[in-house]
Amino acid sequence: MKDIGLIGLAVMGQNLALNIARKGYSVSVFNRTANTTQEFIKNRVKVENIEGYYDIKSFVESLAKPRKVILMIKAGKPVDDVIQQLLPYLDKGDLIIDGGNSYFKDTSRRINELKEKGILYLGMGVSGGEAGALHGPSLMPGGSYDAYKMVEDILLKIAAQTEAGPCCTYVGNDSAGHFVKMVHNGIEYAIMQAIAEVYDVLRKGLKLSPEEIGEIFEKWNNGELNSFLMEISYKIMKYKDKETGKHLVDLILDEAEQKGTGKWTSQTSLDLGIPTPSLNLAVEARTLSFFKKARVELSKKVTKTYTTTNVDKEKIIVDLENALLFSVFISFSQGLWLISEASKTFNYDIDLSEVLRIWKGGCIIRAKILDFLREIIKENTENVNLLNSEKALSFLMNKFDSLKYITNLSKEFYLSTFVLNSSLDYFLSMIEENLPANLIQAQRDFFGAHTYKRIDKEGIFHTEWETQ
Ligand code: NBP
Repeated sequence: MKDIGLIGLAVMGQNLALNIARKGYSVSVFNRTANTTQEFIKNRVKVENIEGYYDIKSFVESLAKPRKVILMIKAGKPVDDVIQQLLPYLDKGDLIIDGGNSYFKDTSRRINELKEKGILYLGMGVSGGEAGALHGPSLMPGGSYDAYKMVEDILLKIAAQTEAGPCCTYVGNDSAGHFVKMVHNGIEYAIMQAIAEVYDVLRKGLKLSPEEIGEIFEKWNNGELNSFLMEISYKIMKYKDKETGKHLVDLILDEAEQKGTGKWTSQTSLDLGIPTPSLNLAVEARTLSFFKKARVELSKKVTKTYTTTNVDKEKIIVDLENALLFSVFISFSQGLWLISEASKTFNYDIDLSEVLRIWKGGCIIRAKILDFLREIIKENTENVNLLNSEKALSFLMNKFDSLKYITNLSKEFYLSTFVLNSSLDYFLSMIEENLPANLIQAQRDFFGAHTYKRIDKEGIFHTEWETQ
């Protein structure tokens, strides 16, 4: 009898199965397309205790009771289909763990549907790509605590290990795990876009070569900006195409794809009424990038008059590093605020400090700055957007002039900086006592009698604006 079963042998499933087996557990695997299972067993399984199955019934029957089955398949309908295929063979008390990027509302529905049948269900965010899955991902399991306890020992062993412990914790009730993974991806979009904007200023503004930018990114990666995304970015900059000998990054089409988790984060932030402009604009920037033909045509119709002549490259590089740090902090600020609000709305009961801890290793947004963010949230657990802290404000204010300079400078170069701008504007709005929302309220009242409140007296007011 095997300890655990895994369905879905694409990149994530194969590597996760190997990771689990290498920690001493026996694993049964199944994939819809049988050939993939055969190839996996033949080519990748060596000494590991992994056995391939070619029908669901014998796959389920090979598992020790209570059975534990991890799904690593494409999110959406495939997950419902596979659950239906499993159900005839499962018993009460068995557990299904969805390790894919499922939409959190689907996970809530599945938890409830399966609860009625006595089947336990965990929605588990898995981050780290294929290397993470093999060597130690960041795991974000959510659902019933009893279900988590059934697999805790396995999850803690296969997760990335850091000095702060394994990158896995019980995230919270219901779909908490998939919610946190969704926002993780929203933050990931924002940081990737911010790095891309900084690269744009270096490449087109300062006219540096990818090699030179690689050197700068590598230096930054040795400092406060140390992170997985900075590390891969410097490696990308230095990578030369084998065929042409040119820097590969220069040859890649500038249309950024997306699978939906960033968009879901933004849609959810709008639904819950939490401002996440940097995360939202990272999605918009990817969407806009796809209009290549229109961009090419328009770029020929506009004359760009460059006014910046003598630039202090060294100063700009320092300012860019600060601007990026500011933006990374703000991206986390917005994401955490959204998680906190969801935790209240959906009764997830999420510990933000633990979320930051399990993002420290294995995952795509792992970064040195997470230690600083954890320090801030530990001082005051109510400070859910991290801004209400002397430390945070002095960190941001120290970088404020740099970001202000870079956002202005980028316009001199005719470069858009969606995430850098929005991080600055979010911060400016958050530290502003009086926003121009008074005019919005007056306009709403003018055309729609929507009423307004006053600052000088209590009550709800309406004005006949045209009568004066
Ligand atoms: P994919 O997301 O590309 O999914 C491919 C797998 O889903 C294959 O095993 C495929 O079986 C199976 N599948 C499909 Br498609 N439709 C199915 C159906 N109707 N019934 C049964 N199986 C079906 O694989 P992945 O990139 O390894 O990702 C797996 C999950 O992990 C996804 O939810 C993904 O979003 C998430 N994730 C991926 C990454 C990453 O870096 N790739 C990182 C973190 C999370 P087949 O072989 O028969 O087609």
